[in-house]
Amino acid sequence: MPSVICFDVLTLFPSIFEGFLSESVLKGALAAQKIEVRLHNMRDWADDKHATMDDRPFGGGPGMLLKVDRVVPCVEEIQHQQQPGRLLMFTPQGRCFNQRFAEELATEQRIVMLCGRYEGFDERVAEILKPEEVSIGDYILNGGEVAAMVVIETVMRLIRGVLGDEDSNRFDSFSTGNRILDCAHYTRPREYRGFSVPEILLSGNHAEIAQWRNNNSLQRTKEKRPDLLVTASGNSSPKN
Ligand code: 6GU
Repeated sequence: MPSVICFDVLTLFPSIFEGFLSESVLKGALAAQKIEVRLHNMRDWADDKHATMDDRPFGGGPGMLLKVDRVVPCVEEIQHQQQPGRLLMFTPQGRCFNQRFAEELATEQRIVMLCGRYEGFDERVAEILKPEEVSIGDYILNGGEVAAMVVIETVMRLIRGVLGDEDSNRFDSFSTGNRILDCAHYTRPREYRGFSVPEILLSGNHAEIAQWRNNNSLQRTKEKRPDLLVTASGNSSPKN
C-alpha cells in the first residue's frame, strides 16, 4: 500500500471541503503528508465572462446539465499534470461504493474525482473520458461533493500510519474477510442509570473476553444486518 495518495477533486464548490479537511484525522493526515487533497474549481476553466458551466438539456425537461466543453478540458488538464490516476465520476447511476471498493482505491497513488451538480453531466463527458461512475447509495444528493468526502475519508483510513493505532482499522466492519459487525464497547462508569457493563469485560480474562466479543458480533449482525451473514455463508453472492 502506498504511503501517500493524492486526491484531486474537481468541483464547482471547493469551499464545501474546507471544514471537512481541517479537523481531526483528516487534518492530521494532511499535516503528516500521508494524503494530499487538491481542490480544483471547475469554474476556473470557463472562459466567458459569466463563467457558464451549465446549460439546458436538448429536448427539454427540468434542470441544467454540466457542459461537456467545460468539464472535459478541465479533467484532461488535471490528469496531464501527473500520471492520469484513477478517474471517478460521482453520479447516482454509478457502481455502489463500499469497503471493498475503498480497499481497491487505497492501492492507487492518485485518484481524480469529478463532482457533478444540477441534473448531472452531458452524457458525452462519460463517453469521452470513460470515468468509473460511482454512487454512494440509492438516494439522490444535490451533487457529488458529499460522495467525494465519503470516498476520501474511507480510503484514507486504510493508509498505513493515518490512524493512531496501527491495528485500528483491521477489525473494522465490512473490511475484506470481515462481513460482520463490530462488537459492543463500554467505558467508565461501570454502572449508569442501572445499566451495567457486561461482567466478563471487567474480568481480565482475555481469552473469555475475545470469545464474548466474537459472540456479541455475531449476535448483533444477526439482529441488525442479517443480510451480511447470508452473503458471508455463500447463500447469495454480493452485488459488488
Ligand atoms: Cl455520487 N451523486 C448524487 N448526486 N447523488 C447520489 C450519489 C452521487 N450517490 C448517491 N446519491
